[in-house]
This record gives sequence, C-alpha cells and structure tokens, in this order.
Amino acid sequence: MFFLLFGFCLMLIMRWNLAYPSEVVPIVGKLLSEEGMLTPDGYNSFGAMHGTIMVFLGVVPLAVGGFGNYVLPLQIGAPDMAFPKINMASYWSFFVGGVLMLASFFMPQGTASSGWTMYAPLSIIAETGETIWLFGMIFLITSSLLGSVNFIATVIQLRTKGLTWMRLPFFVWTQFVTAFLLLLAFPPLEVAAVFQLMDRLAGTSFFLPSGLYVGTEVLNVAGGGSPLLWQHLFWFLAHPEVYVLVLPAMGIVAEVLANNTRKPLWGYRSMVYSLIFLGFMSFVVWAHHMFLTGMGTTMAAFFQTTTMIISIPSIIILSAFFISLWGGSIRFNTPMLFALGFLPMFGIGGLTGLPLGLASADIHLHDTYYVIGHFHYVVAPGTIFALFAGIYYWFPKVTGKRMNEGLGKIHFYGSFICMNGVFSPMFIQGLAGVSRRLYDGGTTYLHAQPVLQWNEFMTMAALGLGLFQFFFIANLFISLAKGEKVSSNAWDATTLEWAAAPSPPLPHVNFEKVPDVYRGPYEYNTDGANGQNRDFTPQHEAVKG
Ligand SMILES: [Cu+2]
Repeated sequence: MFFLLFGFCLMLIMRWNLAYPSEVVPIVGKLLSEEGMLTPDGYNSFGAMHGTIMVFLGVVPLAVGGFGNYVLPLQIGAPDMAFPKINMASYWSFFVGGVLMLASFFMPQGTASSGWTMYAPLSIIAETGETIWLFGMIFLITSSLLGSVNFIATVIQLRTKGLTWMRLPFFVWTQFVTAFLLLLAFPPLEVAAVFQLMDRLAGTSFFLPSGLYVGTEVLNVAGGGSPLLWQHLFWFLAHPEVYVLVLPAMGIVAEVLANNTRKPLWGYRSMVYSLIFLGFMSFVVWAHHMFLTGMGTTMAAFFQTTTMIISIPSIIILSAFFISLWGGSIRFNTPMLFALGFLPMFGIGGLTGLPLGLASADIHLHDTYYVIGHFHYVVAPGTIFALFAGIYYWFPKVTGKRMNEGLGKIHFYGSFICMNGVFSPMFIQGLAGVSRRLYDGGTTYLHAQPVLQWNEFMTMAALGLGLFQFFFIANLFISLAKGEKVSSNAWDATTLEWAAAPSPPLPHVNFEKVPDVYRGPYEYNTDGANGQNRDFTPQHEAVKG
C-alpha cells in the first residue's frame, strides 16, 4: 500500500510538469532540484520508477502476496500455506528488493532512468542507479519465484476433503494460474538482469553491439551483442506479467460479483478453461511489443494472430461476469461498486489493446499516449479497482469489522470520475500522435499543439484522484478503530473463508475444525438453501437425505 502511494506521488509530480512545464513544483519542489523544478533527467527517473514501483512493488505484492497468501489457504480449507518458511524467505527477499529500489533514489546521479523496460543499450550506459535497480529486481524476482512455488504446492496438496478442482472458488483458480505464469516467465528476466549487470560491471557485451557510438566516441566494449535480445527476454516476462496483475483482479471481482448478485457465476467451467488457455497463450504473444524492430512479416503475422486469439478467453471471462449480473438481486455495497467499476474499465483497457496488436495500426500508435491510456485502463481503474473491491470485501474477515459504507462510496464515485479524467484524454493525445516519455508533454511539436490543453485537465483529475484516496485512508483507520462489528460471515457468503472460519481467523490454524466440502463455490438461491431460511448454502454444508 505504501509503495502504491509512493508510486502515485511520483506520477503526480510528473503530471504537474506536463501541465506546467518549467514551473516550480509545489511542496516537494526543493527536494527535486535547486530551482524547485523537475529536471528532464529527473522526469526520466520518475517515469522509470513509477512503472517499476507500481508493478513490482505495488500491485503484484498486494494482489498475489497479500490477498493470495491470506485468502487462498482460507478458501481451500488449509491451516496455512504449504511452506511457511519459503513464504518468509519470499517476504524478506521482497523487503530487500524494495529497500534497494528506494535507496536508488539517493544515488548521487539519481535512480534508474531508462524507462521501466530498461532497454539496452541505453540502460547499460546509464548511471549507477541502474545497477541498484538490477540488484533490486533480482531480489524481487527471487521473491516472486519462491512465492509461486508455494502457491502451486498449496493448491495441489492442501485442498480439504471434497474440494475438487471444479469446486474451487474462481479466486483460487486465478491465483493458481498466476503462480504458473510467475514461475515460467520470471526466470528469463532474472537471467537477463544478471546479463545486464555483467554488461555494466564485468565488461561483457550480451546486449551491446559492436561499434556503438556514445556522443562522438565509439564505446570501448567487446561488442557483438544484441540489444534486441534484451527486449525479447524482457517482454517474455512482461507480457505474462500483465496477466499476473489482471488475473488475481478477475478472481477478486468474481468473488464479489457472485456474493452480491446472490447468484452462481454464469459459465463457471468455461471461465476456468478460458483462464487456463489465457495463461498458456500469454507466453506466445510477447513480440507484439516489438513490431517496430524490423521482425519481418512472417513473425509479425504470427504474433498478430496469437494476440487476436488471446483476446478471446479474456472476452469470455468478461462476458461471463456481465451475464452473471443478469437477473441478480444486486446489493450495491462498496466492494460491489468497485467490482462493477472494474468491468467497463477493464473492457475499455482490453479493447483498446486490439489495434495495438495489429502491426499496421501499431506502427502509428507505438510509443504514443494511446499506449499509455490503454494499459493504464487495464491496470489502474481496472486492476486497482478490483484490489479496492478486495480490500473492502475482506476487511471484515481480517478485522471482524466492516469498513464505513458512506466514506467507501465517496471514495468509489470520486475515484471513478477522476480515473476517467486522467486516462481517457490520453487516447485523444495518442491518436494525434503525441509521444510518451516527453519531459514537457510535447510543447515543441507542431502536431501536438491542438491536444496539449488536455494536459492541465488530466493533471487536475490526477490531483482529484489523490484527494479522494484520503477518504479511503481515513476509512481504513476509522473502521479499524471503531467500525461496525460483524459476524464471522459478514456478507452471507458460501465460500469457506467466510462460512467456516471465524473473523479474524484463528492464528496458525485458521479453522476451529477443518471443514469438509460438499458442493460448488457459489450456491446462492438454490433449492431452498438446504431447508433453512436464507438465500445461500455454504460449501461445507452436507447434502441432506
Ligand atoms: Cu503484451
């Protein structure tokens, strides 16, 4: 949470600079430079670190490390994760990685600055901050790998009696597939990070071509390496990484939707199969980020085709969510609002990605603000809304108290409006051809002039977005101190973490008695609810007669 907030603040400073280039940044200006302004180099660093921190230190640890570690064992009726010590090692590895990343801001020449993608050769000739970034990444990757092994073992080995694969809550499925993505996609990046470290420190040339000029001088290196190799290794991780962010988000949304529509999820089985197919396909689309590298039409055709194919399972899952709403008696509480907000936002994010998957359109849109708009719709109002839904939904499980609904609703509606204010103008700017990573937002470009006025609007929306987060932070503390006390099953849910465990769960064992499972995960409003006066049947309740 801290890292999310920190990454957000980096973004706010950048946005200020885009709206008011060469004006003093309020409040924190003096920290940035003597003139109180964000320098062009500073802008590059902040851009790189905003991406790194949000993805690797913010969303992944919260979605997988936080929700996964806490909710998953509860949902499968396990006392804890399979390997608690590996979990601890994973946590400390993450901690060291996080500290290194933060420490890099205090390097004399600043932190890493070559974009979150750290393309070679620029990253290799960059200042020392880059070395710290690489060390930080190695620790973060190690942390994720340890965690993913633990998730896979836990889901396979520790499911309680009767909890068959098709009775798993959808959230568990998403975490399971996510763990495989982490396990298979991260090692190539870890290797790539070690290679880049060696290029920087040991004089190797994995990513450095021969005869590379820096300024007017030829770089004194062995050469013969390939900068494109870095891009391949990076995107082989980074495309699946997108799904590492999105899949747990889908899992959270699934739980919240089923619970608050009081209906089973529509098409549960096809959702699970889509999810597995999605995970598999995510490994064969990576070069759609590299259409401009001169790969030739055969390769481009392959990656365009796979990219179109991968959109199918995503659309099946999203459609199943929408159809699940049909005919439900929907409870519009805060977690549900955030889950509902996720649906159209993720839809916009996903659909705007399709033109980028077609090489002919991508040649024009590549590296413009259109791309920024696209992936932010996926991860910001998409994924982060789902994370908020999860926090509001499982807060009573962790604390035994419910979060304040009034503050929650202000938080949702404010965030919803401001998020769209920040990101939708990016499509307009991008279609006009404005490039990303411009320190001044493109003031010196003629073609950018008609759309530059949006920058001020977007910055104001971002500030507004920041303000509405105070309602959330205040809500956390107020509810923790004196929130409404609730029963163990605060939302009348069917899944084990609510129905069979106390709130908060017992330390070390979770359950008083490990429950057996007799039915599917979402039995709402089915056959008289086992003869009792309520509209749901918990998973661990035996079938009568
Ligand atoms: Cu991709």
